[in-house]
Amino acid sequence: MSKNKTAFITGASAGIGEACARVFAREGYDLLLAARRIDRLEALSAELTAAYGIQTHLLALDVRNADEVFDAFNNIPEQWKQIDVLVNNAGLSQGLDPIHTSDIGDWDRMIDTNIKGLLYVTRAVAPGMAARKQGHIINIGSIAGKEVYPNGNVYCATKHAVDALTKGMRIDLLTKHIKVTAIHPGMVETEFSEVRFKGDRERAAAVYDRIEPLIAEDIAEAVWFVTSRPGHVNINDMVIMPTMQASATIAIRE
Ligand code: NDP
Ligand code: 8X3
Repeated sequence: MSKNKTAFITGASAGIGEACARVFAREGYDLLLAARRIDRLEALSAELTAAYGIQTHLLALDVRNADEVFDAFNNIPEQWKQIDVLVNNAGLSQGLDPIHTSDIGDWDRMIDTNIKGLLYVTRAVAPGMAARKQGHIINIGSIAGKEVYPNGNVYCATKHAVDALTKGMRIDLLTKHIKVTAIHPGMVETEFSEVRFKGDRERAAAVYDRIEPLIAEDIAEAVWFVTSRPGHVNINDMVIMPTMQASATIAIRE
């Protein structure tokens, strides 16, 4: 049953965002879900509204497009603008190449999605939270925002930016009683590597060969953990790794 609380999850059509939608639905949150692949959101919505009696509102949205983000958010019914939890999850990596041979289009897609997209969505949602002096923004960073690894260059830079922006948001929104958290996963088996390697499934599968990676649900449960702390508790930062991975570059495969 609905708790009359609303979570806005970007990138809910796959992976970690989809898993977050399932967990928040289980916990009785109404869901504002955004992604470019609206057909996937529709299927997820049908499943979750039937299973948990919650409501959903879907946004077919490319977070890279500022006009699209602000138009979509400004035009939703008023009740959907009262966001309790924003999960800034939409993101991607493109390519894994040295800085001197990388594709500039890949750089633009990562910077525009992981940094600018996160900023646009936050800029649309945060004023309502500030006016109500209530809300929680959870940014999905990465171990790539804590370390830099070979050929990770621009992806790592975008996730370092997410780390810095999380700290900045927390300071700026302090007087508005808005909690701000970053969750930084290591290796999670989702569509992430297939997107990074542009559909090369063999290369993507090799990333998870002979290692037990995290699954999207592991991160979604962590997102729920930070959300469900008492009002006076904010988890600033959480780094979550597979047991078989010690750092961005050190893992065991058996
Ligand atoms: P997936 O590829 O499985 O999912 C990515 C989601 O982001 C999709 O729902 C996709 O939706 C959405 N998305 C991508 N670009 C855009 C865009 N321009 N506009 C709107 N939505 C977009 O990957 P993950 O679930 O693994 O990734 C989620 C987040 O977790 C990302 O920020 C990623 O960097 C981060 N992360 C992932 C790790 C991993 O190992 N998997 C580890 C650490 C962090 P659609 O294509 O329908 O628009
Ligand atoms: C995804 C994790 O290590 O592939 O953010 O960059 S990593």
